[in-house]
Amino acid sequence: MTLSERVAKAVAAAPVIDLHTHLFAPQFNTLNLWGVDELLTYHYLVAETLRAEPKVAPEAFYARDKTAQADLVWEALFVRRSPLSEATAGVATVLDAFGLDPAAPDLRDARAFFAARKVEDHLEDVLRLAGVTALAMTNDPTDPAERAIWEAGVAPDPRFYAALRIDRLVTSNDLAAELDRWIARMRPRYLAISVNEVSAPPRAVLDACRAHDLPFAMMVGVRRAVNPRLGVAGDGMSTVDLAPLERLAGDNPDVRFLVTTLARENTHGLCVVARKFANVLPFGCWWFMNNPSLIEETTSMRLEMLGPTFVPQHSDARVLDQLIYKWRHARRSIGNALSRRYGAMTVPPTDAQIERDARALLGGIAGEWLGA
Ligand code: FIX
Ligand code: ZN
Repeated sequence: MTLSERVAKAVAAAPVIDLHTHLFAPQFNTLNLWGVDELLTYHYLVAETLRAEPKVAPEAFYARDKTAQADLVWEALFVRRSPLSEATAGVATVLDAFGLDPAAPDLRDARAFFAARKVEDHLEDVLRLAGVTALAMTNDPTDPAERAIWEAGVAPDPRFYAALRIDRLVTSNDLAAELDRWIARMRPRYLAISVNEVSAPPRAVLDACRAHDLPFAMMVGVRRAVNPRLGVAGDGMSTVDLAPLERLAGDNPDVRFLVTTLARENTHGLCVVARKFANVLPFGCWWFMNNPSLIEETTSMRLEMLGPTFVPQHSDARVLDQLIYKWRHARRSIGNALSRRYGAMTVPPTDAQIERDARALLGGIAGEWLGA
């Protein structure tokens, strides 16, 4: 076997712990999204459809029901054009994994396939096909539907870790009490926020992380609603100043920070911060960075600057089936970056070393930080 084949094999076999998704365990009922209509109405694809078909007004798109939206996306991005973008290629990978035709003229067969699936069987198949052993949800107690499920005493499938999302909770008048209450109820593996600029969170957040030994995840560089007409598909990004992150990490050496940035331009800066502060863990190629070329470039840079001490990718999946493509595609890019680095080593790596590194990068380090 060539070096790149040995690496691809080890990366394919390494179990993934997915550090950030928007998935819900089946116990959350209708919040658990899966199937072809959900796949096609993913907001990445909505943005691409409205770009490809500028005569369709966003308001008219959203006024359709989900099935009609999915039909329109299929027609615009798969029938009238080739699925070349990463988000469309992902749908093709998922359909193919289930033996469905990504070049079908309509969605009839795909809909029939998913309609015949049982939710429990489907979950097992997706996790197996994606090679994912555990994943973090995004749990927002200010969302009324989600909150009601927690308050009813849900016990999620143990492979679905809770992650307490505080974007909205953070404005609460009694934040410390709210955090304690939700940490007790959800037993989250970390607290998380997504923000435009890095700034120190309220003291109650850092106190809660210390008291419960939980990392604080910051997803940095999103600019919400740059085009509000696109709804959830309308967010943009900006580069940010990382000096406040250095201060935060330096002032709080006993708090662990999981950090991802949305701008390619911040990727290098984040590696430098992580070299200075061991309590900062760069993770993932988030959203607009989740493209094969950028994952390969970013993983190469992180390997060169940090060695195998970071988490190369998280899926950000919103629809269960997306785990299949997000991880199949990411494994390819991570494998390419890894074999290039091994190829540059003076002494070639053994199979055992390759396997150890692949396991650390795909799931081991995430598992350590999440107490898995
Ligand atoms: O803030 C986040 O967690 C983002 O990942 C989402 O808000 C975003 O809409 C998304 O799905 C990106 O992949
Ligand atoms: Zn997300």
